[in-house]
Amino acid sequence: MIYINQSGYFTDGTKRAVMINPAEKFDILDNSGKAVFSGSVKHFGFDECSGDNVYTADFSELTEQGTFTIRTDSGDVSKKFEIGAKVYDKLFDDVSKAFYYLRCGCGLDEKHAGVYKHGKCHCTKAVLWEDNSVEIEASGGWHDAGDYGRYVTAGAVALAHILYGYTLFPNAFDKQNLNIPESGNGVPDMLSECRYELEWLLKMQRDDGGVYHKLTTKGHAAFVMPEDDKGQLYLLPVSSMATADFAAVCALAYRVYKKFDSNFADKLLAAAEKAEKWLEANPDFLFNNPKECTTGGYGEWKDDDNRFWAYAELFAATEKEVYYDKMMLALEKDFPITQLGYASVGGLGALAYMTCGRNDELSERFRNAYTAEAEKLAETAEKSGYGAAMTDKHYFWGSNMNLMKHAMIFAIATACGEKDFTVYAQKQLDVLMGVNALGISYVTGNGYYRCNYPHLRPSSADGIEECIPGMVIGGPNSRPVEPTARQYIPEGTPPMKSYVDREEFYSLNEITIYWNSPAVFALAFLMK
Ligand code: 9MR
Ligand code: ZN
Repeated sequence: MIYINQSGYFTDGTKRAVMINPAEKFDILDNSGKAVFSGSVKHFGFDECSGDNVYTADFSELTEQGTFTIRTDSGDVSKKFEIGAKVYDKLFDDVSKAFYYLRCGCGLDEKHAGVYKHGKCHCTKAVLWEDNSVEIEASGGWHDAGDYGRYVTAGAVALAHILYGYTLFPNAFDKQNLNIPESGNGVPDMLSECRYELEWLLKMQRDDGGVYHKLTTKGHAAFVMPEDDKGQLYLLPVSSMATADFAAVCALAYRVYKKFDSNFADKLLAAAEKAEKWLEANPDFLFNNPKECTTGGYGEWKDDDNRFWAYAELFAATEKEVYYDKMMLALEKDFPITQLGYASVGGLGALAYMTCGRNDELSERFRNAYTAEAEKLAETAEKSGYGAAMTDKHYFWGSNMNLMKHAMIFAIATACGEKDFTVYAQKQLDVLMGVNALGISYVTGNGYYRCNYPHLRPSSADGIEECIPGMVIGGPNSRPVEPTARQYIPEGTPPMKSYVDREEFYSLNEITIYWNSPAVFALAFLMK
């Protein structure tokens, strides 16, 4: 087996393949079978996370465009792959358009969704969990994941990844055509897509500024199309994390949208400041997820990092000293400052400050923290035969989120600091797209050997064999929560191989908006 990036390699980029059969030499053959490049196979040795004895082929020096295969002197031949400047265009557009396919409340038409069209869903009013007589219209937004819930902290973090991605690498988004209803309106499509989520988010705010934690049915729906999920919708109690994340992402969105639509931007900022008022009046951590409501909890134990992110963004948006002071106060608490969510969001607060235009001691502190984190991760990647900046502890529920967040850290350190970690960001993408111990592409609809049976209700119920494209799969998990997963992944299976493409296993094979969003960010960086 020869594991390659199934989406291909950039002409000028780093290019690596991994194999598990011993070999000494390799050739790269063009479409006519002619060898255009030859190199030595390197014996990496034992790779801990996969349990494989790994060999690698580096052909970064080959800068010819076209379609190629790799052949080793032991007779292995890879599948075809591309080298070119546009190899990730489809992948980038697909992982971006995934959000459109998750839209709730509007129905997807044939023009934009093709065979994946479906009717309007979840349009009835929601009632307050604590007082069912209060009805509230809060339709819209993105379905969170394989389930139809809509959760504020998850949504805020997914938006943040994309909006910070846009802030740092606007060029990658400016030319995108995602074929969504808003395409051609003069606003980058990805921002129109994010606006769909933001409009919903605004509906989740209570009059006193507090923000409901989530909007879901009492339990998860059966595997039916979204329009057939008719369960009563509930707004679950306000939480301090939801309110803080809401304040942060609305302030960030204000910064992003003000040049496109100042009315919308002002509305976002007003909502952010209103949320801040609530935070001020409610200094204690607040979270109450009634156990009778069995949809996702997204519980946390502390909100210091969330509050820090809120103040950092409010300062970035308004330059009001009062927010600076509150941010500094929040920063005195103990939490990591390079974590990118969904729960731990200190790194998003750091990003807020790093992108606000100030160049001072504080921005340097944040930059240095990202550089240090990137250096640590690069070391880990060097110890992996597959080039993954992952240790066994990263292979839990949603491991591909860790993989892509590590790509984000390489991207942030490169874009904001002095050292170039692009090679490592590329390697994380390679791992996602097939340079891994199962040789599988973890993005639906992309790659010759790809996941196709995710835990995703519409894809199960629609009767269409090919899954909706562009969905980043949760991926290998050495501690799957479903006991029956052990039939496919025996105890003791190496972490990188602890995966099976079967719909019933949500702890291995689900999708969510905040697993897609770091991939959008990482690709935007690589494509900029
Ligand atoms: O992504 C979440 C993962 O980190 C947690 O371990 C898991 C259990 O709490 O929940 C995951 O989030 C799920 C959420 O609760 C509901 N929607 C689907 C999410 C992805 O599986
Ligand atoms: Zn819906």
